[in-house]
Amino acid sequence: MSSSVKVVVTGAAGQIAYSLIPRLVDGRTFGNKKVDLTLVEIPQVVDKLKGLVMELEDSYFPNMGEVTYTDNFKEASKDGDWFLLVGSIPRGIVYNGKKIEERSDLLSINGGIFVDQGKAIGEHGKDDAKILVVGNPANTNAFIGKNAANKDSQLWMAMTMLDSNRAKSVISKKTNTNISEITNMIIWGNHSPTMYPDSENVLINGETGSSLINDMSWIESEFIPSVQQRGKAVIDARGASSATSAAKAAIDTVVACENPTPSGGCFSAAIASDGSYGVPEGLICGYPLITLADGTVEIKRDITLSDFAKSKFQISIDELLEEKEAVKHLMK
Ligand code: NAX
Repeated sequence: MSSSVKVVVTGAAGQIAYSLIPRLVDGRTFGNKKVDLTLVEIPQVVDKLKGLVMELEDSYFPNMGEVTYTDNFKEASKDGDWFLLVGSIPRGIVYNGKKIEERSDLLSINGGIFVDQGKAIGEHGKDDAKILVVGNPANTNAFIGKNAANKDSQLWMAMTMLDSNRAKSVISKKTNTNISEITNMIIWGNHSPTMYPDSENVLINGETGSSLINDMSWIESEFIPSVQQRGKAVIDARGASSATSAAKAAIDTVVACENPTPSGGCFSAAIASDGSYGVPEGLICGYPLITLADGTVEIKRDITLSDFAKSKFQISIDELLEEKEAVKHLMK
């Protein structure tokens, strides 16, 4: 085995984590590396992780290294290479006697969690740690975490890969093309119903969506809303939010960061803006990304946005600015 990687997963007793964790040690996500896992939960739930660890042991994963579980995030974060921050308080539950329904309440409660986790990652995680926030509101949680970590050598991301995969599926059906031929599906902006899935720059068998899909009415009234609302549609159909597809998307993001992006390609995740595409600096915004040969992840900067795309993207940027305002009390 060539080397090892330490992966810390929060929300480890939740439904996404149940699909996600086995895939981290199955020998595909991190190739030949030994994978040490640290699973984190809140104190009320942490003991359940004993059962998950038993199942992992019973699964015979040759690449699995040491597996531990804890409710102490600070300890867990020591020397972490990857942090998959899945844990968060969902909308609809009663928290401190109040039913959490407003996005602003959700922002505030989860924001508080991400201050502590960010600080611990900045102090105890590896200098080149990569952090993928899945727990919602993912972009703003990552914004808060990155600010608290205060270490620019670490890469903070929020997950938009699930939105990208959903959009690929819709384009594949529309164009009657195998899903494997749909690439460069960019999600611009926030992981929320304001996101802008880019049907113009997506590649279908190497040709751009703008050259192959000449159906503006379908793009506006079907494609964009169906991707934006897909999470809700899954909840309505299944009675629970997306789990296996979310886990697959987290794995896809890790794999995309661990391997150089093929020439001309890109993948979707939200990272801190450096001002690219006119986004205010620092916002954690959905972008097209590339991984370089040395493992650096950066924004792909040569995408052309039409006026239509820019107007849709701006709606999501405005929402990110509003969320930033709502959590400003959590910033240093
Ligand atoms: P679950 O409610 O099944 O699991 C969440 C787990 O997180 C619970 O076991 C809870 O005890 C734990 N948790 C809460 N606070 C924690 C903390 N401070 N430290 C460690 N663990 C903590 O939710 P699940 O379906 O797994 O979804 C998890 C999160 O993913 C939710 O916020 C959800 O909204 C978000 N999603 C994000 C997606 C994305 O594309 N970015 C898509 C799927 C999903 O909706």
